[in-house]
Amino acid sequence: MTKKLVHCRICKGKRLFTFLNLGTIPLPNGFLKLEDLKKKENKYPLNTAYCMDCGLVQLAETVNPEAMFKNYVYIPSSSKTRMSNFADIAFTIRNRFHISTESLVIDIGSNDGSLLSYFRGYGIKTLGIDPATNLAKIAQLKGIETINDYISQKLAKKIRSAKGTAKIITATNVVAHIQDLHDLFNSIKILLSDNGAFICEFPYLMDLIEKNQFDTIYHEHLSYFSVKPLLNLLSQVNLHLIDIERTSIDGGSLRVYIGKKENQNNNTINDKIKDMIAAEEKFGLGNLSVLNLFAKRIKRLRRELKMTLQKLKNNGKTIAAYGAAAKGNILLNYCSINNTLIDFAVDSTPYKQGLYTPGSHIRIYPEVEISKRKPDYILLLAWNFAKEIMDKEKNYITQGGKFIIPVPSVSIVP
Ligand code: JHZ
Repeated sequence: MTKKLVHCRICKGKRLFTFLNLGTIPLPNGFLKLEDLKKKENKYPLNTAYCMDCGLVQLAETVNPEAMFKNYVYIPSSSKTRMSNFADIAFTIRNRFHISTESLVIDIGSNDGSLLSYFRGYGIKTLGIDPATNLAKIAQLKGIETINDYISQKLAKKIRSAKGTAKIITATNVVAHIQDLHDLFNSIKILLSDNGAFICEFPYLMDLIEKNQFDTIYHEHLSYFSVKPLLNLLSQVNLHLIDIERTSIDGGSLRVYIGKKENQNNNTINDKIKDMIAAEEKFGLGNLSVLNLFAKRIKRLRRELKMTLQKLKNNGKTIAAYGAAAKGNILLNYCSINNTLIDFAVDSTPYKQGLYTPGSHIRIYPEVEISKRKPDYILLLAWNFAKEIMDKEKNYITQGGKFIIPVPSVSIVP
């Protein structure tokens, strides 16, 4: 069920250098029911490669998307921080691009319609596209029209003839999930109006490497973008960068504004791009030794985390995990941390509660289990929401509870 990468997803170059192997791991959102625990779990390789021609960091294997996205348990509304990021995206776009109620906004990978609901709040026409049948249904129930499918040029043509072009297309944490990037951007070209904008957001490779966010690397994320390869891709499909921003969501992301026409504000954006590329070069993103050092740091982090937890457990401490995040499942499996070290996990997502984490088989409860069982320590798997979660668990902290934060390096707070 995996396909080996033969050429780069952007430039088709064949000089791919594998610098990180996280092992063979179950799918990060492959949560299990009690009756599944006895069954053999499917595991898939997680090798990360660097394209020596264009610089795109990408997964060296592709899992069939049907296995990952047809039934999806992750929903954005499980986090206030993510929802306020969505509110910010909708607000910014509405003001910047002067969206009228007659404009159409399309969200690719629209999940349960969370982002589109903010546009709907402004009275703007919306359309979602998402391959997850369970989530498309939820969005429909909320009144957000949603096509239950993958984006493709064929679908784009169908939508365009039924509804016309879109003034705005959004895709948050979606571009990295798509195997055929050229097909995605060609679909955008079909759907986008001439003066429209495609706005996408995804984790930024520089943050990932700098802050040791290795657990963001998982089967769903096929590409790890930096500015240079992204520009290469856009020039191949004849689309233009309108603007690009670094945002703090998910430990550091890029928010990219793309259009059909050359930017009128050319000098400012050109300077911004030049500065960002210079910063990437200074950091050494195109440097194999920087990538090899990252891989070394990750191995060290794995040893440290496992040792820290083992020591606590040997001293009779109880340890819970907070946030059954996809990335958390990568961290647990890569570090060989399972239900012998972690007593239980909590997560605010109703669809995950009552299930078990893939590979590590830790039972997931609603968050209130923390105040019921008062574990001595909590391993913070959703480290990207540290502030939100620690604010929520103030009482736990005042009563002496401690959080173990795994990245950028293992730390115990307070
Ligand atoms: P979170 C998902 O990754 C999947 P994950 C996907 N591939 C992607 O790219 C990113 O999202 C964006 C829970 N939680 O958002 C909710 C609490 O329990 O970091 C989530 O299950 N209490 C599309 O899964 C998890 O933590 C809380 O207070 O790595 C966080 O998952 C908060 C704030 C979260 O994404």
